[in-house]
Amino acid sequence: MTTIQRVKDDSLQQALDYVNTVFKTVEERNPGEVEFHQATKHIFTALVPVFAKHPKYMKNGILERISEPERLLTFRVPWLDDSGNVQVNRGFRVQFNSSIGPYKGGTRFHPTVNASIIKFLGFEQIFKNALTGQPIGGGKGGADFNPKGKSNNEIMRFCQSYMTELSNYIGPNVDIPAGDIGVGAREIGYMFGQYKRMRGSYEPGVLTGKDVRFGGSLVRPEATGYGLIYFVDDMMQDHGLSFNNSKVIVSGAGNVAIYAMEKAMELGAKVVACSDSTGYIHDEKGVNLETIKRLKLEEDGVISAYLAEHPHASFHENGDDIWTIPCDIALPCATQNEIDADIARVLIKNGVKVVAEGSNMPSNQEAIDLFNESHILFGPAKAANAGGVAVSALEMAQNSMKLSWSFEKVDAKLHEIMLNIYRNSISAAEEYGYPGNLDVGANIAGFLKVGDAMIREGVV
Ligand code: NDP
Ligand code: 2IT
Repeated sequence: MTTIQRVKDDSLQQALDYVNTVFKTVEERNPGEVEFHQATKHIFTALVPVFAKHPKYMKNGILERISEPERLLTFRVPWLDDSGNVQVNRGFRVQFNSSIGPYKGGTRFHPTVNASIIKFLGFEQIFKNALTGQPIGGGKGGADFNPKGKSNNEIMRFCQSYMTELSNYIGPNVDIPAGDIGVGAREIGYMFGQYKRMRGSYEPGVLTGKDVRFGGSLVRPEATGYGLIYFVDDMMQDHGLSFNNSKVIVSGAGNVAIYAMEKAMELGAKVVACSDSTGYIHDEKGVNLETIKRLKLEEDGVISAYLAEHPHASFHENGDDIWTIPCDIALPCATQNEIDADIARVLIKNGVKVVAEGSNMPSNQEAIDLFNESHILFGPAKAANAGGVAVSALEMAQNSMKLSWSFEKVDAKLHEIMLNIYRNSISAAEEYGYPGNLDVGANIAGFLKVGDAMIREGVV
């Protein structure tokens, strides 16, 4: 590989040994946390050329420190359901790294949430947030609460109980949660109301993704999906491709997926399939986004209900099979580990040109390796989906200035940030010997900013 030729063999060997030693400690210290191991191993591997070129990061123990959260909170979330029964869930907040700003990251409510999931998401968030160019550190939170089938009052009581405990540990200059799977503007509103009540002080900058009537930013709902499409569009333009007349598949039908579909369609793409946790719909005429929005954002429905209005479409229970439909552009936007090597091979065989990640860690290492070997344009999550947290940082800025920017202004800033992320990832990849590899480039560009800050701030 180019990198091996560029660095002296012994510096590369030293860097590899360092990474392997620290990764072994991560495994031993966090037993059974497979998602956290997967994320750390992936990022550590990308950083080997950095350590070979700059031994200062090894000397300062950056990897040992960056992979251990500054703080991990777990707490009881008791609440009463509509029948008056006591329910108990487990809440989490990982405050992973505050070297370039206060902890910042989303909140996930899903029954699968555990320490491993929260830590993998928080670890990724450190590098993603650095890539945005905004002054935000890395954090993540959530609970193993299942919002499905819960009444509005149950959701409100749960959010209030979650925030009653969390309010002790967050603040506009400390830690700023936002949404993620199962947490949107409604939940953020309930959490904000409870935080305000606990604190006795109006501090809109403590949460992002708020309703525009109490300090939310325009474009935040659309930001992750729109940002993903801006990123992919810039990447494709560099290679003489465009969304116009392309065939697109999007997994998921939540916040990220819906606004990714909207912007892709605006740019002339035909989206032929999308999914939820019950399966996927395939509509060769092009998915009707108004129906999906109504079903998933307003009615809390299942995606198969699409067929009632669009009987020519088909519904399939096995969500993984969505990737067997031939397409030009594949956008996983549901959850982690959606795409393994087998699925990657099918996508490649069917002629996919672009794969870009709206969800966090949807492709495993083998799948990413296959995309790179086959010269598929690959947009890694921490670069391609950074638009959401980037606009969250713009929301914080507006809150602290007590003003609101227009839709056009925030949208233009989002587009500029996505273009910068793309360019910085490309040039880091080039500089460290992996030309065109945005995955390696994004990890390196994000790391350098945080690693340098950590050295200057001393051993803390
Ligand atoms: P939502 O809850 O709005 O939507 C999630 C969608 O994915 C739903 O359609 C859901 O199906 C489906 N889904 C969730 N979990 C699973 C699963 N285990 N198996 C199959 N389908 C599943 O979440 P978001 O759109 O906000 O988040 C989607 C992804 O994007 C996550 O990985 C998140 O971390 C990431 N992300 C989110 C950002 C944001 O700003 N919201 C920013 C950056 C990344 P169903 O409707 O049936 O539950
Ligand atoms: O994964 C993510 O970047 C998010 N869920 C958004 C985080 C945020 O603070 O807006």
